[in-house]
Amino acid sequence: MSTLTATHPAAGPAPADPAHDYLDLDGLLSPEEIALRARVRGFVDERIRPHVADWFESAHFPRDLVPEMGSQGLLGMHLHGYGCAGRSAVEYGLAALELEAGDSGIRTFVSVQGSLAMSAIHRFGSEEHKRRWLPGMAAGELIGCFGLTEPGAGSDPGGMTTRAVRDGGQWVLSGAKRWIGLASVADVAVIWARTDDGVRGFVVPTDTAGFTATPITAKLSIRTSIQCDVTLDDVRVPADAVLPGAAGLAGPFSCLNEARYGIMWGAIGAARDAYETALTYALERRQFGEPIAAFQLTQQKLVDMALEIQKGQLVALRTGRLKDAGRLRPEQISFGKLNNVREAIAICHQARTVLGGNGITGEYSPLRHANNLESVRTYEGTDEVHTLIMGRALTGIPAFAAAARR
Ligand code: TGC
Repeated sequence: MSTLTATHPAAGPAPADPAHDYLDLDGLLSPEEIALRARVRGFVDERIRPHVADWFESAHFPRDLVPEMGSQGLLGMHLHGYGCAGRSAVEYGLAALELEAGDSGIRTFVSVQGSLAMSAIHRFGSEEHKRRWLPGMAAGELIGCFGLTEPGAGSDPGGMTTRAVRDGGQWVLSGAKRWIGLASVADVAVIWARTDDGVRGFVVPTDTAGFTATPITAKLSIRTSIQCDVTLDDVRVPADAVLPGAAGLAGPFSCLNEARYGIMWGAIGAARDAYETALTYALERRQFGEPIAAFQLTQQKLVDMALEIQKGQLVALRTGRLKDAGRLRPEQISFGKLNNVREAIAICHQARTVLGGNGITGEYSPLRHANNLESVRTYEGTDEVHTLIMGRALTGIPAFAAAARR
């Protein structure tokens, strides 16, 4: 990193750490946590950062990275057994942060695979489901997806119309899912469907007749990952395809908790990368005979970004420690997801302004991150959903819909 000393006669001490650990938050981490973070940061620097602008431009999902992420222990890393790394919630969060400093689309892949598809099988599947799918998914040899959202049921999964009906020794699934990450490259799908006994989950190999996944194109966001429309046209699976441990919406919602938790960390990674890009640029870019970092308005922007990045990291770390202690409540996850994604978007937009016209090119990351984060703020519960989850926790009154208030 260039320093003010090199460019400005009134420069003070150079920043010691490019991540600007202003509050010495690393002092709250163990040596093992710091080592894991360094390893993931190195992987991102070497395997993602040099290519990510091109991947975003060409809407390319780097499929060949999947086994590498498996061998790094990043897939289902918070799960135990079945080839999974058995890492803590904080370690998983730190990895999500570093991955999303590369790109939200890459972190989205890790979330869909590990937090959603693998968590559903690990938590609710039969022993046979776990043995069949989890080792290959942890190794990155198999890809999973998670079919909850539908064209007509986004924030309200209770409105799902996909049905599963028993027909002798089989289940027959019919319906449509939308925004399903990775479905077109997945080997297995966890599909949530309405049955006579309420919502149940089904483990569906994607080569089953009647399963079709079509990527949604022309996205302006998370272009390094894949989201699909899925149609289920009388998809027949055996009776034991049902996840025995999940009954009702609490099943898929508990998987969403895992993904939402990772998002609160990941968003801070995108924000940190945008901030570092803006800081580096501000120290090098000269206007009116000065580096623009010498201007008070630029310093205000950088300070505002640093404040929110540090606060967001504290929120994520506190949430992670609660999770590792088994004391985390879903509404506390909403606090972090809502706050950290919202602030990360503001930081990335602010960072873009420091870059001037250059900031609208793919050469610099902030606008790519900001665009990506529009997806992140929307999936796994919109800002509005998480606001109302917190509102219910604060007041005791659900305000999700008029019907809920009656
Ligand atoms: P309600 O319908 O009353 O509750 C149903 C049951 O679920 C339980 N529950 C939870 N359990 C664990 N964790 C949570 N966070 C939970 N939230 C609810 C609840 O206790 C109840 O259990 P039981 O045993 O009594 O039946 O729902 P609610 O009123 O509690 O919640 C309403 C609301 C709006 C908060 C909820 O519907 C919600 O979270 N909506 C947002 C859904 C969402 O995030 N959708 C986007 C998913 S992203 C996606 O599908 C794409 S996959 C990602 C990809 O592939 O890229």
